[in-house]
Amino acid sequence: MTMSLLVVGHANTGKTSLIRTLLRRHDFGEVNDQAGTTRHVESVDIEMAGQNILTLIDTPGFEDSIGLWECRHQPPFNELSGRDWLMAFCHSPLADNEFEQEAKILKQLTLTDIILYVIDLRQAPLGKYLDELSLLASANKPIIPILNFSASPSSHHQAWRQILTERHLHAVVKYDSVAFYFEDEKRLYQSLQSLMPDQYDALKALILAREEAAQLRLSAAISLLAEWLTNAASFRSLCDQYPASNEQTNQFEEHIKALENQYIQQLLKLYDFRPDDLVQSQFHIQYDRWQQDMFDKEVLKEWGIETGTSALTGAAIGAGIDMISAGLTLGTATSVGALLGAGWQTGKHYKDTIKSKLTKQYFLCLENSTLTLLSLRGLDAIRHLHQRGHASQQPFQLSKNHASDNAALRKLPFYWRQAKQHPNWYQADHPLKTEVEDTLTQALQSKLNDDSSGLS
Ligand SMILES: Nc1nc2c(ncn2[C@@H]2O[C@H](COP(=O)(O)OP(=O)(O)OP(=O)(O)O)[C@@H](O)[C@H]2O)c(=O)[nH]1
Ligand SMILES: [Mg+2]
Repeated sequence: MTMSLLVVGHANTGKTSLIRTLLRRHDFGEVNDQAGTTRHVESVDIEMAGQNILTLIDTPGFEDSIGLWECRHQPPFNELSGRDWLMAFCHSPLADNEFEQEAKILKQLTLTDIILYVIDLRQAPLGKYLDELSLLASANKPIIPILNFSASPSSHHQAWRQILTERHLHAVVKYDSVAFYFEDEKRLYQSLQSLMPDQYDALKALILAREEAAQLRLSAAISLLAEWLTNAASFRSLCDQYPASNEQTNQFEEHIKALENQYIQQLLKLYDFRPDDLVQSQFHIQYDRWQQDMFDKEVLKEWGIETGTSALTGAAIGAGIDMISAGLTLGTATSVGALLGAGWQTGKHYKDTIKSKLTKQYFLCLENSTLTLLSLRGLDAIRHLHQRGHASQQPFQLSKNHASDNAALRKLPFYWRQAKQHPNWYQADHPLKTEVEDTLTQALQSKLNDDSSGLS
């Protein structure tokens, strides 16, 4: 058995938006800032494991509730009570003419289990809204008021609470279809559980499934961020002078921006939003001249050298390379590897270092502060999408500037240094890269947790 929820309210209070957010879908119905957008009743199911749990019914908004309330108190309706009035009115000519929109709502009342009355908290509890509540009460069905727009600055929260309490409507749910908090939605499901105890388990399973899905999406999002940042840090672009020419730096920047955009699009897909819901603002990319750090612990390890003796052996490798530069023409990676007693693969890996020494070519790479800025932009995007309701109409623009300094951020250059030493990680699978990505994922996760806003 399923539960049907009739979503009603004054025009433009966010009824269709509420359904979109509950569905996690941006393509249900039409959402618009003008009253009278929804003109017909439309229903949609929330399913879990192929089973229908809830049916949500969208309706047009009340437009003339004051007129309808007056009509209700005039003959022939004034003698009728509750459901009799509803039946008589819905079969009268008024239902096809001046109160056509209202009749579409009232005709659904007898067919539904629970009424969700959507309130725009930016509006004071005026008489027309109270008339709507009285008209709806005729059906003798449970009503849950939804205090929508709860994140908006001008809110009549207290006034509404008082009015609703006076009408014995205590199970009120606060919501915002744009700035979405799962805890609010959970309270709605809990109210439904108390009104329909036979649906308790199905709703409990739905709450759990939603919580799990949110956690999985968040973890997947942070992994995507760690992957894009590792790719960005390991990306190098060849240039023949330093500082690089405008053309070469432009190409480099365009490439980094395209990579960031790729990440944003993956994220939007993961959260099921539209491609233009998140906008990539312009920002300043600082680049650096890539230089092989021969004394880096990880680099030395790859040459088969353990760190105890690092300074001396590192110097020996440096001297080896200088010797090759002086004594040979362009040495192959194989001979370099052989000369230093390392494997061919390792030699091949460092051939760029040797080659750039011999040919006076340079590599551009991203500067550490830019990589950290990209991390903050990436986290911003996740934080926003995690709490973006599927009814949001405004695109979100990634911020250009971030003044943030905390322990989690200070750890990041450690990852940049490792990735920069490995151009072969760029958009490729590599066991060491996976290791770095995993620990970077943890650092990003702890940065997200450190931020006071938190995610729910
Ligand atoms: N900030 C904010 N905006 C919201 C919220 N709910 C809806 N909106 C916006 O309000 C406008 C109206 O939303 P709709 O969902 O079309 O409202 P409706 O009640 O279905 O409107 P009708 O079908 O015309 O009766 C849209 O621009 C939504 O983006 C909310 O909780 N917060
Ligand atoms: Mg609508």
